Amino acid sequence: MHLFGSTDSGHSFKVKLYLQMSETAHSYEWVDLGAPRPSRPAHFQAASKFGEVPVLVDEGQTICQSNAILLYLAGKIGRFSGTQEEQPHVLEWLWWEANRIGFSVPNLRYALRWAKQPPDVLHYLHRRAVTDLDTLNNALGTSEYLLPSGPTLADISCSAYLYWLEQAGISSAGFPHVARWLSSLQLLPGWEHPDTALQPRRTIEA
Ligand SMILES: N[C@@H](CCC(=O)N[C@@H](CS)C(=O)NCC(=O)O)C(=O)O
Repeated sequence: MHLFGSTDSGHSFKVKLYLQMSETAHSYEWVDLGAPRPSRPAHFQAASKFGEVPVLVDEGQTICQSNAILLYLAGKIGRFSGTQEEQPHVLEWLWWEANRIGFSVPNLRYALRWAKQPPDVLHYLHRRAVTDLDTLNNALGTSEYLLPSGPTLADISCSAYLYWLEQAGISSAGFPHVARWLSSLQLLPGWEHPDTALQPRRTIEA
């Protein structure tokens, strides 16, 4: 398997983390997102239907969209899938992530660090992020992970950007169940902080 990803990309981190935590042999290729899209490597442009990272290449197939890649990997490798009964709820969290916490926190972080925005835009993103963190905090108040059986794709996906929460100007201390959950995930074998996991040349050999 070959993964295209980039530093500072929580979307890439989800996939990298799954591969590491499931001890799946893979190669990893860092893509410079600072380069304009037309000047990125031709083989990446050919593989990336939407022009974005992450992209997974496996057995001649290219798969885009981080949550779609996670579902593909779970189907193939069988780790972090949750139980049969939990499948609809794993999907609920993945769809919620794509629309809520995977939108609000990264966009707020991006606006604060790389693309200055007017105060009303920052206010909108901040309010959305806090609402989403409240949702997660409430869910995690009664369960160690998002699904009762243990860590699943839902946790990998929903937590991906939260290791950079301070960079979005929000302290996890205000969301104690989220903070506890992030710490628990960090203790799982294969977990690595995105700042190092996404650096170039982070391949796991077969
Ligand atoms: N919905 C996509 C989002 C992917 C995405 O936003 N990728 C960003 C990096 S985090 C990207 O490649 N941006 C570069 C660009 O748009 O040129 C997913 O889940 O994979």
